[in-house]
Amino acid sequence: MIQPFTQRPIQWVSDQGELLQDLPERYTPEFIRELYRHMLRAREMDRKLIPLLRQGRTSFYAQAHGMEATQVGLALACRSGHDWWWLYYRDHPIMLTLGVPMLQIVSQIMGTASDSCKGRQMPHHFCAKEYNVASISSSIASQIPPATGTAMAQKYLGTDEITVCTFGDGATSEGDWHAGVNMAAVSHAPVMFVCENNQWAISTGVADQTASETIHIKARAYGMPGYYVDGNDVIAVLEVMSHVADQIRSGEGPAMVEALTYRVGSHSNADADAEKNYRTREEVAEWTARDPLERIEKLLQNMGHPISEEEKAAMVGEVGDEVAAAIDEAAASGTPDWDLMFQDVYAVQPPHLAEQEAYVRAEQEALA
Ligand SMILES: Cc1ncc(C[n+]2csc(CCOP(=O)(O)OP(=O)(O)O)c2C)c(N)n1
Repeated sequence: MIQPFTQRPIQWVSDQGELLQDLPERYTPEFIRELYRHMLRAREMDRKLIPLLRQGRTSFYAQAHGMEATQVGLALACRSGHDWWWLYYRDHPIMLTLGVPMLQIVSQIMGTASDSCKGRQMPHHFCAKEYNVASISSSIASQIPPATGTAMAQKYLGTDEITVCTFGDGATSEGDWHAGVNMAAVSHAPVMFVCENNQWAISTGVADQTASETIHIKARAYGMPGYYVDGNDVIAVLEVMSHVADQIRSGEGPAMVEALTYRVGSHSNADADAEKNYRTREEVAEWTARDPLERIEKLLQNMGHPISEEEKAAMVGEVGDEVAAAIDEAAASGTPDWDLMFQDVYAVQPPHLAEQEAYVRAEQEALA
């Protein structure tokens, strides 16, 4: 039985790949491999896309290395294309696992004509209309109040959808976080708040972020259950998130989950060099040793179904090809037309913008 407010994060598999609880029936060796493949796809996507920064083909990237179990487990616990998502910028593995095409994600990162946002959003700030993923905002915790609003609408309309709202540990110190979580509890809205506690908010460690012992215990004061899960244990994450999603869907009101994980890489390219100045190499090594993918490799080994080196190399190769093809296809679509910046804002263009558009048009035509 999965309980809220545990002292320690709920685990299913130890760091050494040993089972700590009985595996529910769905965890056949094939299904566990599938979980592994999702995580590997996310890991390799990061590895292949970060070099685009140095090539000048994008200008912002926030890698998820180390956090894949939290994101894959969460995505698979919900109904893709049915539930609604208010994510934050580090959640591209959630989108990938929901089934958002790699081309769509890569196009957004590169800001090409194939991008559904037409290159007008900051790179790495995704959305996916077909998957009910709202556009990501850089402004930390600004997604919490609208997530509550979405869930209030779901309740009002009597749907069986739920809303999932993710954020980092740093977001929990913001006023918007309080306003959104409080309103969700008061209105009994079907929203799952998920804190991806990767223990750092750029250079601010979690102990400098909050004097609270954990994040999930804050849920008690708001009047909702708070769950604590090992965010590097994909099976524990999938089990806990599935349980919480079911509870919310059945009308129990909102809930919070804290997934304890770690940001192994830099925060973004902004601190790629500075990252070594604010945390010790020992700490990074300690968490690298708790890698979510390696844990599943060890589990499958212990179950007598190991992933061979050849099988792993084939998976890495497949993802590499998939990312390379998406980059090529996005690049081939070209850059968005300049006049897009004047579109989709006003139904009737105000005179000052019409004047500016005419000015830029004349300039562009002169340059052509
Ligand atoms: C309102 C606001 N304040 C500050 C920032 C600058 N900023 C960008 S990311 C970030 C850290 C966020 O940390 P956390 O919520 O823990 O997520 P993580 O990046 O660690 O996954 C900060 C302070 C911002 N984008 N918005």
